[in-house]
Amino acid sequence: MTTEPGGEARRAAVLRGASLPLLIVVLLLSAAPSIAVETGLFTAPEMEGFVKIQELDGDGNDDGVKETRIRRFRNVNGDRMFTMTAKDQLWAWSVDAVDDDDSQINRNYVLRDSDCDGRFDERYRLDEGFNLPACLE
Ligand SMILES: [Ca+2]
Ligand SMILES: [Ca+2]
Ligand SMILES: [Ca+2]
Repeated sequence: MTTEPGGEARRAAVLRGASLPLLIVVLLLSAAPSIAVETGLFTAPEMEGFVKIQELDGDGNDDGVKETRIRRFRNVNGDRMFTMTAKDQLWAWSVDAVDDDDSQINRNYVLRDSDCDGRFDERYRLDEGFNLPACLE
């Protein structure tokens, strides 16, 4: 009997390789339009040098009620930030670096605390939609 050494591992690797495109297809089919969101733990941006330029109320869940206080900030370079707060809970924090095409996710993003535990667990590109978390409905 000639069992190829490592054959099992290679087969497993092939199977893993095959499952990735399938996963992508499943993800594409399951969400239309798909929302590109990274999950993890993200720290709030450094606010040094930013000053508040505007406060307004916004509708974070499209129900016609402006439950969210939006605070906009800017620094001398023109970089922008905003925070979103509802029921005294800061649930979104965004940074938008000036003079770029927003493709650099580390400089242009929205962080969201999806479960109201005080830690940002999602990061969106600036052109992605995001909503008031269910825990603040
Ligand atoms: Ca609302
Ligand atoms: Ca930008
Ligand atoms: Ca969280």
